[in-house]
Amino acid sequence: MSYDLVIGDRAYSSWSLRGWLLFDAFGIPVRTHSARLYTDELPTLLKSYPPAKTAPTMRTPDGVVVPETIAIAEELASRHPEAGIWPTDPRTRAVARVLAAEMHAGFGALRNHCPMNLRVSYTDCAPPDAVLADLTRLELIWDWAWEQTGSDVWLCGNYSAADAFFAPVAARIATYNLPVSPRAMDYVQAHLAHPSFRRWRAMGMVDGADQEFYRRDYPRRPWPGPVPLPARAVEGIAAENAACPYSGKPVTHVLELSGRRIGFCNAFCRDKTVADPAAWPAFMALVG
Ligand SMILES: N[C@@H](CCC(=O)N[C@@H](CS)C(=O)NCC(=O)O)C(=O)O
Repeated sequence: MSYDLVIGDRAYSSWSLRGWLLFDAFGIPVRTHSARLYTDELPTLLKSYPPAKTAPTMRTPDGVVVPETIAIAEELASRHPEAGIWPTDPRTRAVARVLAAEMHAGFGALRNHCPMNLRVSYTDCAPPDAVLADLTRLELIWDWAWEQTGSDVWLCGNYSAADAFFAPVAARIATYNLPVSPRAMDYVQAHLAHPSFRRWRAMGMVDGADQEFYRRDYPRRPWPGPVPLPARAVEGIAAENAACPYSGKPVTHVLELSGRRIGFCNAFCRDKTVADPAAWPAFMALVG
């Protein structure tokens, strides 16, 4: 028995990103079940997870349904104390809990004006005063955390649940080119370069069509995170490997990177690798 996690579209569902990071960034295995937002897929899937009504929803191996992200963090931290979801030092842990709780409850203007969209980046989004006030509050509580905990990059020592809660905020700052201090921008860049965040975004680039609800007509710029290696999907099944680096199953879909053809056992695993090859350790081990 393992954990199950219901998620929405990876490109757009900020709470799903938080929930999934609480597994992937802390080395806890999970089986994901994804449903498209703004369709009846999510309510239909959630009928098997009463009383949940939103993504992410976790089901524990012993069958408890946990639908609120803050509760997922607490429950995983209790069940996996070795994973480091919260800092071990009591003072640092208190700061981490304050930050995650404020994120869970607040920042409505930022969330409404700048919905998470990992597929694009804009030069400007004309942020209204309420969004600028949310950014000021963010900088204040991030600075407070760094000052209280003496941390360098992450808010409370090593990457913790507090950082997982702010990953979608970092993504919004990147997508909408929101004005923040140099220190806050370093923190944003650390998120964009985090291996789990990169994997989630790579999957988000390829799982499903663009959602019209998130479309904005602002001028665009390149994504400000790490630039992916230049891979592309190619036709045929000829590849230097016979078995998929992720599943070990026979190759059915192939990409090309630096003149080398590497195969996978399905289109999604090939395409998520094309989106950001360096995010996938098993692939990188294969190409050396
Ligand atoms: N308070 C919830 C918020 C979850 C949430 O609003 N999820 C959105 C996706 S990002 C959702 O499921 N929306 C579908 C709906 O509300 O019907 C949590 O912490 O998990």
